[in-house]
Order: sequence, then structure tokens, then C-alpha cells
Amino acid sequence: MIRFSSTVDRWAARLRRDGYCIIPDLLPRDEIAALDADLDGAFAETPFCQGGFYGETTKRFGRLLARSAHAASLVEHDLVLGIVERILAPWCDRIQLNVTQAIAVHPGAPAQMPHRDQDMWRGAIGEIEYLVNVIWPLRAFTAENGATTIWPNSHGAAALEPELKSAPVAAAMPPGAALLFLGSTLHGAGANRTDEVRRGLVVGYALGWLKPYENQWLAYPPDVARHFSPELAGLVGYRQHRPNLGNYEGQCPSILLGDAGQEPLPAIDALRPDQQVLIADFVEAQRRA
Ligand SMILES: O=C(O)CCC(=O)C(=O)O
Ligand SMILES: [Fe+2]
Repeated sequence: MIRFSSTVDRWAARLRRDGYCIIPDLLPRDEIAALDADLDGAFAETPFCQGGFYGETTKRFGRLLARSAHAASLVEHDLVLGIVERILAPWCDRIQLNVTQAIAVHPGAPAQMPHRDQDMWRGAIGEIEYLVNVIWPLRAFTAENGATTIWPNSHGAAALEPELKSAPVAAAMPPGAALLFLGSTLHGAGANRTDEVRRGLVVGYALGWLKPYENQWLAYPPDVARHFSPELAGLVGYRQHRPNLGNYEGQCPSILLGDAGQEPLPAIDALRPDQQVLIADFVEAQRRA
């Protein structure tokens, strides 16, 4: 679905130009505070990460849509989805949710290694945007407490250049705002030089035909996804990506959210219009032969 609005256009243009943007006042602070409170228990019981990329002074956990009813307001945010669809539309039919992950950067944490998130997929560099990430602070992000560091204009073909042309900026922002950046934009969590924990969420969206970073079907099996809105269920994988990708018994996997799916099912083409024309012509020629 493409959402038409000049606000979407304006932010998408800025994201494409700079590789990132910070959008203020996307959600009320109260809603973010309620989400933050819902995650208190998970932050407390989750052990510190292991390994140099995740960082041993940070905590992370996923499956946010199963942990708080408020998470859906972030994932399904209309303006955010509109911008992401605008950016990724040239390369896919539909976008998908790639990840929801909470990240706590604890006092004393060093800076995370600067990286480009889409390097997780070994595709062409400098040609395609595979991903748009959205970072939502749960508590205020500051340059001192580990706000995400972003390298402006490091995206797209700049990812092929040996030298960085820009100085990094700290994505300082209050709860309710969000940082959007492209899969090709260089970034990393900042160092936390304060005595407070920096808490934020990553909500990532990717081209609908990629293998997602977080296994969405295991994170949200049918019994969980059944309670999602149809759009949210689609974002986590309960819809096909034409042609026929992500099918269940040759049908749209959303059948598993209702009563069907137990009985034998016919496989049904789910094709792009251009493929449908090609195939209809071929079938017709066979019929006439
Ligand atoms: O927590 C952050 O600010 C960024 C984390 C990040 O970029 C990542 O883990 O890929
Ligand atoms: Fe990252």
C-alpha cells in the first residue's frame, strides 16, 4: 500500500538525501512511557549480550509485539510506514518487519563498531536499499548517554568509497521522536559516559522478499498473530510476496489465522500483473495449439 501525502514525501526526500532523519513528536510521551514500563521486567531479567558487535555492556531482546500491546503503535505508525514504503518500493512489492528489538546501553558501555545494517545480506553494494531502521528512544537519548551515532551522507554509493566525508552526529532526541536511517547508512550505538541506562527500541523494515533478521514466524506464531490487525499480521509474514513467496500449502499464510489450513488445499498462483499476462498468453497459446 502506498500512502500519499506531502509529509511522507518531505521526510522520504530528506531520508534519501541525508541517509537519516529525526522526526519529532510521532507519538505521545505517555504512550512511550507505558511501553517502557511494560518492558521493565524483560530489561531486568535479560542477561548482558555476548560478543563484540552486540556489546557486553548492553542488553537486547526481541519479540516486542508479544511483550507489550503498545509496541504495535510504533510498528504500524502511519507516517513511518508511509516513508519506509516510499523508500523501499522500487525493489519490492511489499515491505516486511525485519526486527523489533529493545536495546539498553549501560553506563560505561564503549561505542559500538560503526556498521551498515544491510551488510547482513550479501547483495550488491551502492545500488539497492534493503532496509530502513527506526530507533525510538524509551528515555531521552543524549550525546553523553549513548545516543545512536550517525554518519550523514554515508549511504548509497558512498558505501563504496574508502574515506568517510562526514563527521558523525549523535541522534539526541526525546521519547516520542524517532531516528530513521537507511540500511546503507553508517551508524552505531554511542558510548555511555553517564550513570544512567540508555533504553531504546529498533524497529526495522526490509524488502519483503529477504530473509528477516528476526524470525518473525517463530516470534509471532499463528496463535499470537491471530490477535494482530490484518496489516500487522501481514508485516510479520502472514501474507505472500508476489510471486508465491512465503506461501503455506500454496496459499496465503494468513489462512492460518482463521479456521482453515487443516484440510487439503489447492495451490493458487499469486503472481505479479506482468507475470500474469505472460502466463495467460502462454496458457492460451497451448490451448490453441
Ligand atoms: O542501539 C543503537 O543505538 C544502535 C544499535 C545498532 O545499530 C545495531 O545493533 O545494529
Ligand atoms: Fe545497526
